[in-house]
Amino acid sequence: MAELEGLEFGKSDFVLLDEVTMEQFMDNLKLRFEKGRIYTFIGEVVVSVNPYKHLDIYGKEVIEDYRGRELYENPPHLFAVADAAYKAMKRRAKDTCIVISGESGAGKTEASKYIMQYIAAITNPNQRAEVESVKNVLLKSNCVLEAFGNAKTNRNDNSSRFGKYMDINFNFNGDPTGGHINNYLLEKSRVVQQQDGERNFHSFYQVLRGGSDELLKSLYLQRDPAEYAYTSQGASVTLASNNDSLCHKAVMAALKVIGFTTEEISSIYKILSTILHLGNLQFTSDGEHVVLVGEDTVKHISELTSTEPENTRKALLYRTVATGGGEVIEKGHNEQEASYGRDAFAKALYERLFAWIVGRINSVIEVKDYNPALHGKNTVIGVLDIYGFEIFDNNSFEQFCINYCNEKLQQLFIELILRQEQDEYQREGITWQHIEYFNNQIIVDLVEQPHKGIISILDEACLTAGKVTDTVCLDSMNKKLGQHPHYTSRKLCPGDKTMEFNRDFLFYSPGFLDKNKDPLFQDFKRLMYNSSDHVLKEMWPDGKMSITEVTKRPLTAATLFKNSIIALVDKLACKEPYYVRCIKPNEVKSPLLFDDGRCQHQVAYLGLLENVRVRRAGFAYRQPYARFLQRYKMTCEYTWPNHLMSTDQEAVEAIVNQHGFEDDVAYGHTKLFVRTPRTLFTLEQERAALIPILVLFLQKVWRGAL
Ligand code: AOV
Ligand code: MG
Repeated sequence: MAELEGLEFGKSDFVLLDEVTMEQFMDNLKLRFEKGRIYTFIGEVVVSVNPYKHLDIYGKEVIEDYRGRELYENPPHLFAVADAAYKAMKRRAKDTCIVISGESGAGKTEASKYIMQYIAAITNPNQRAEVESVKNVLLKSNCVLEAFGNAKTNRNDNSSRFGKYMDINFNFNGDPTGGHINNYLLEKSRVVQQQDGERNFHSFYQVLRGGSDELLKSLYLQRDPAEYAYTSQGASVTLASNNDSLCHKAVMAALKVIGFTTEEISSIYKILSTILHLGNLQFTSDGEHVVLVGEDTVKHISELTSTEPENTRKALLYRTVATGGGEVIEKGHNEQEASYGRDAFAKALYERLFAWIVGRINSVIEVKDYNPALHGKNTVIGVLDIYGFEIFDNNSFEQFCINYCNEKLQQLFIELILRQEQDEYQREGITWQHIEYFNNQIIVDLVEQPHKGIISILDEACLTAGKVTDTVCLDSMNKKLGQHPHYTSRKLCPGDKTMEFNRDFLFYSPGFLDKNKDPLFQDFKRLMYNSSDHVLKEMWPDGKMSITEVTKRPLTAATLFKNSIIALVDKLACKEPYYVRCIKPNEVKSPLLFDDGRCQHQVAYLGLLENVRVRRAGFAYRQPYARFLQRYKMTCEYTWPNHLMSTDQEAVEAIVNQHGFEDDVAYGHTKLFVRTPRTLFTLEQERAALIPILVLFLQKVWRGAL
């Protein structure tokens, strides 16, 4: 077992603070960060500070230290939480979930990977081939999803631009039998547009830099990302911390391990190449009509998408519309419409490719033929790694959605942490005192309330016939929500740098409405549906409809996102939750700098102090009687080496009474509840002092001296 930490590393659990003040909290967090102790508990919650350097704390021996142990037996670690979730799942047949939150760059994705590695390492001791294969696919899926769903932003070189929730299924032995990945709103606008200093999704740079000469030739691609409009807008094509070429090889290998066929892999790269070529397509006018510049590019696109060049050209230049009388006509685009259509097409191609990849992985890992009568209850551990709160110089629809989603998760955190406490006290027959906390439901309502909320107002503007501009929509929102305490309207002013995250919505910028409406001409859908590339065709089932059938307005992007997040929250709420709360120590990715202001800000909005208070207001610690006894029996003459009482509870009472802690504890049905951490601390100290004496004693016994 790993040694518990000494006091020089600060308090390993924030509930042990002498007083719950921001000052003490921050002092402890900083001290631990500076001493390389990046994890600290708040009860069962792990607070993690991104170390921005490699730490040797995730190896095999460390995994062994945590396997099957109780939380308080080891220093705080992600593995402790992973093990707690696993134990609850295995011993009590509970569905559990691990929710990882924190702002962009705080370390959520890294944490989720360590958690998955831990679960993979502690399961399947008998090395059964089918279980190993499931584990392999689960682990390899990370590599593929990161390549296609992550990108360099100004906050994080490897920022997740999609939300990911992965369920891992277990059989009654506690071995993984499969899983399912849900993905949430991929930031597809990045495909065609990147801010200064940012990149497109990694996948593009990886194929350009790492693809063989032969592959690139077959895709008509040049090696240099600067050649392509879609990969060079951020003027930052290279990543210091990442080797695109090596990653390409890893992704190829992962795709094969997962089970993608050669044909499928080929289609994936053809789609990536199509997107790059689309980005370089230009439109001009011959005075009368809009024409394409670069017929060769159109030919390449047709070949890569297995479509007729004439049809491709037409889809880029015209759209089919149904007139009021039911007549179908072709209407030529102007230059602006043509560029708009091209970009919308490129975004949709990538979004559908990503969704298809996720679906394909799911088809491999999905649990098949599971018979509960035969195999016992199928339990689940869910791992949530979603994009964190973010504010950029230019904030748009994506930041609105991402931050709304984080508010929803914060709301769930508040509810579950309190509910969990209450449930436990009730179960154990202990009286509980209510504690006040800030409930961010008011912010969630501001966004999602029917008829009154921001999303409703946006949708209304999108559905109104005629031209509702961003300005008109913002005006209407200001009128309706201007009095709301958490609503701050921003003028339509790109580059507004004054915004600090303070729980206020909304980040409104030009293009907001369009992103919500998210239109794509039916002509592109039909073109893709008629492709003779089966994989590509499969991604466009809605291309089957003719223009006269396409009458129903699809749901807007914000509403789709809202529905998916509500479904996610419902899914999480019915599981036993475990939390990892990540903090980003500074803005410059430095392992040495602890920026007090930035960190305090995060501690505040994550509600960590409230978390400590809630935890302490009731009982800071609780332990099953048997466990408590095992750990502290040496501190009491009536229980060492064994007790003669009729129950473990009575033996625990003997320990408590001998130390005079009667007023500080409550006896539940199965657990002892300890109100102040100091009690436990005293016991721990006494135990620590006794251990060397006991070791000496035992050594003598072994040597036969006694
Ligand atoms: P995020 O997932 O929270 O941001 P990441 O997990 O991608 O953040 O972490 C950002 C970077 O910090 C990583 O690429 C690592 O370089 C470093 N890092 C994080 N955790 C650790 C760790 N435990 N040990 C060493 N380095 C670490 V976002 O996806 O942007 O919200 O959308
Ligand atoms: Mg991430």
